[in-house]
Amino acid sequence: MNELIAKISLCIERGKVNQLSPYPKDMKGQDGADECARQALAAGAGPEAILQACNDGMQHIGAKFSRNEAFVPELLMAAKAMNAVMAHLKPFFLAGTVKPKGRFVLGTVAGDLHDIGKNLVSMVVAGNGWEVIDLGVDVKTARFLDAIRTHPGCRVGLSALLTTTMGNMAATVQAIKSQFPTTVVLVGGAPLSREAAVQMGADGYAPDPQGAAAFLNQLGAAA
Ligand code: B1M
Repeated sequence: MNELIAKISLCIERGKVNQLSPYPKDMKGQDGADECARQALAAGAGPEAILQACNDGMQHIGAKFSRNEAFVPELLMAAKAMNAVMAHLKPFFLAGTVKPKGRFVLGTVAGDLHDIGKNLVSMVVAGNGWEVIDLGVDVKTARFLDAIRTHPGCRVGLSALLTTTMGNMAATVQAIKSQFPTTVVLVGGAPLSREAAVQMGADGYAPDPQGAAAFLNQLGAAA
């Protein structure tokens, strides 16, 4: 079991999506993230352990990228491998959904294309009984405002992974607060902190999907 978990982490780091994938060359013909995740679940591994292995793999490739030992194509392959695992984990995160507790409009802010963390938030929040309206990535402020108009009483979640897009996040929070002062806005993403969230005028900050779900659950649906 531990071997499978370690292999998942390696497949993410190396961008080995599945057995048929010819990339990377030195892993040609080997099982990839897809097969390893399926085998690990069949062997009784918990989805949390598999997710942790993915995050570890992402941390490794991210660190290599920081040291100029890996480049954008490698990050893309890592993301592709992680998405292959997420397809197996999705049912676990979505399990137990009953009548929606409320609506949660979610998106990665303008200029930012990172969606793996945002997708995890989406799954966990949906699994906690919320209807998630996922606007995707590179979401301009106007689209968030339109969604709030379309879904009165919704809660809003903004994700950012780049320090450079935190400014866009702040501008979106401010626009939401000036047009819809009672709309609750939650922010998250690797470069964020509670202090940054307070500074931009957000109502909450969550470091992870569980934190996002806990924040929403505590708040409950809008009256
Ligand atoms: Co990019 N990238 N990337 N990247 N990338 C980072 C973020 C970086 C830290 C890598 C590095 O330098 N070490 C760095 C940002 C530096 C900074 O600004 N501080 C970086 C950079 C620089 C870039 C580019 C600029 C590279 C370039 O082109 N030169 C470029 C920008 C493109 C753009 O967005 N405009 C870029 C591109 C990409 C890819 C497209 C190739 C790919 C993304 C693919 C995709 O998402 N579909 C990618 C990837 C994969 C990464 C790393 C390796 C992994 C990110 C990830 O998915 N992590 C990342 C390095 C790293 O994180 N170690 C890196 C796993 C994910 C589960 O975690 O997203 O943090 P995370 O989400 C967490 C929490 O943050 C939280 O919950 C999640 C689960 O715990 N969370 C929330 C997230 N949103 C939340 C919202 C909430 C609550 C919690 O409430 C609403």
